[in-house]
Amino acid sequence: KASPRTHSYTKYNSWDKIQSWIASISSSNPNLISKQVIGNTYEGRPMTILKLGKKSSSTKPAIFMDCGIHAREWISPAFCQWFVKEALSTYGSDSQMTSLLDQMDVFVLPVFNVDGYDYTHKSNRMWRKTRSKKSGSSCIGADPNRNWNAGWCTIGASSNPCSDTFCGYSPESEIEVKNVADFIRRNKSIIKAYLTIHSYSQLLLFPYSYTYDLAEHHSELLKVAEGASAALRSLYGTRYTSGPGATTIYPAAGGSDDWAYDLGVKYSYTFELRDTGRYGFLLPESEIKPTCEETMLAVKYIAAYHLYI
Ligand code: ING
Ligand code: ZN
Repeated sequence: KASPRTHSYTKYNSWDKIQSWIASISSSNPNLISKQVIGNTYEGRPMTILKLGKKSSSTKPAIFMDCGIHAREWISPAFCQWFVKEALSTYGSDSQMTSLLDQMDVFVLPVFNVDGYDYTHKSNRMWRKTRSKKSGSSCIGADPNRNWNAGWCTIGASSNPCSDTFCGYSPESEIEVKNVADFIRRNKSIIKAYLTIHSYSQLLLFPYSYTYDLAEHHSELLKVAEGASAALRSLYGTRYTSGPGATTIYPAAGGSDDWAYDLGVKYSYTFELRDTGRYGFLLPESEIKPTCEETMLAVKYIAAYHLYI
């Protein structure tokens, strides 16, 4: 059985390895970490959220972060694993991480699209969508980042079930999206930031993607994104571009960050990690460590921002 000590954080782990890691790491330090199953995927795999944070008697604000919405973006689940390890191992020695976990909780969903992720390891490395089936179409899956109820299927999404950006048959038709949306709705009063990790392009995006309209908090979102990008760049010089999704990458409706923002989670960001296209989704394992180290700085910057620490 994999223990947190033998788990490799510099490899692209299979779902089976990640699943045993979730079990062992969540029981490693009961004062700082716990786990909660929020439902099952279409194919019946559990979706487990890790809650990081010092136990407290008062209600703490929280951040929600998911990785692996898209199956082939392997650097993303690698980052969530890295984040959890780093949070546990630097609590008590890194002053910023210590204050963060003292003052807030971080909900981490290490792999959102578990069925798709498993499929990229076993059958098709470039799969993006979920693995849901519906009678009437021989094509499988919907895009879990076009399936949220935010301008659903109006732009930059396809109503063709065979497309890689198929928006699904209705908002939250994908059980994985519904499970996460339900969790965020239930915890809406404490969740102050929503972070979703994708690859690739080196971008830090914020609402909106479903419209060219600027978000109500546009200037503050841009200011925080630029601060986070500067922190990220300070380590290895990696350059990120920040801006609203619609004009920075492309217009696309039904994304999770737009949905979370419209629900009231102000600091809602989509990361597009390394690289800018040399390797794309096939980022070499040798880049996992530097990518995760630099991304930690950006995530900690956003987490610290609303606490002013
Ligand atoms: N990029 C995102 C995608 O789902 C995005 C970009 C962000 C779209 C936010 C909509 C909302 O297409 C990748 N690489 O998946
Ligand atoms: Zn993606």
